[in-house]
Amino acid sequence: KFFPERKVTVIRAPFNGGQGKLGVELGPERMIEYGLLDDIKEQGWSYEVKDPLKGSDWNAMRNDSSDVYNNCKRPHMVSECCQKIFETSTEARRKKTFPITIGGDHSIGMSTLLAFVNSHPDGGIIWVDAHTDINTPSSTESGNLHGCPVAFAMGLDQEHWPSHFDWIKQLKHLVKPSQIAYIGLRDVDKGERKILKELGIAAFSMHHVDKYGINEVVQRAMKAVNPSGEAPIHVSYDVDGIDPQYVAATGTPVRGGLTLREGLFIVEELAASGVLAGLDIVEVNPSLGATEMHMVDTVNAGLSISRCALGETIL
Ligand code: 4U7
Ligand code: MN
Ligand code: MN
Ligand code: MN
Repeated sequence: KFFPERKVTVIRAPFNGGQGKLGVELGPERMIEYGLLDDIKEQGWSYEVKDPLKGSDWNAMRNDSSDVYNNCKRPHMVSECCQKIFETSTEARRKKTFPITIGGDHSIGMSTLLAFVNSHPDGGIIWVDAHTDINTPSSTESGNLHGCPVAFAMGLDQEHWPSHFDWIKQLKHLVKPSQIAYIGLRDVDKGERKILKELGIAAFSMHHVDKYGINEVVQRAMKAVNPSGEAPIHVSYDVDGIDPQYVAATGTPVRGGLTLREGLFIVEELAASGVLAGLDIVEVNPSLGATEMHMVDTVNAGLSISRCALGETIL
């Protein structure tokens, strides 16, 4: 209902600086090669493709060994690339198109969330992931910033941020704890648990999915972030939320995840309720997985998420 003109902006985010493994930067081109754009067209949407990182020499940035801050890895690279994606995402919002941002690692979630709440200050966010990605620069043990985007989007622990992220402090709106709910959790760090508790963030783990079923969990998550039922909802979808038996080609797989159907149901239900207003598909790493089939399955799971978001799959 928010997109009567049925226009998508596909934002390519071939970014790998938020974590250690090469290959995740190939996610966008592989998803496009396997038909992401054709699918969009076939579902009756028009699209334009944006490439905010085009021309940046990520290899050089990645190999800049001076780009560290305490134990945070590559803050300069992450900040600079995320700011570019934020600007492109903001422009897509301004034009009232449906943004589909394809990663790339999940650091870029800070960009899409901040663009979303600065266009829709009362919007809701559903973060599908095995992880909560709410470590702060102080709490992160790995130093990988793809484990921190939610903390940046919320402005948590600002006093200890590397100065590269000052651009976030200038924004009018940051994500409020009441605006986000998680689905699919099963690998949450101690420091992250503390933050979730303190801020009272709605978090549905795999235990809750088992206990209540995926439909009930999705209804509760929607209710938590959008009590009126009227506000738009952005979904940031880390494919590792789905079980590695379906999605093996990803950097931090954790067993015991959502089935492929549960994973798709989340997006179908949001699309069907007419509130879905943006999507990130991240952490597809075509270089990982033990076999070619793992890669193909993972890329196809990403494409399915996109198709479900555009609302084709319910008869
Ligand atoms: B992803 C982790 F310690 N929490 O901070 C960390 F378990 O975008 C994992 O969800 C982060 O894939 C995973 O490094 C980031 C770890
Ligand atoms: Mn994850
Ligand atoms: Mn993630
Ligand atoms: Mn982990």
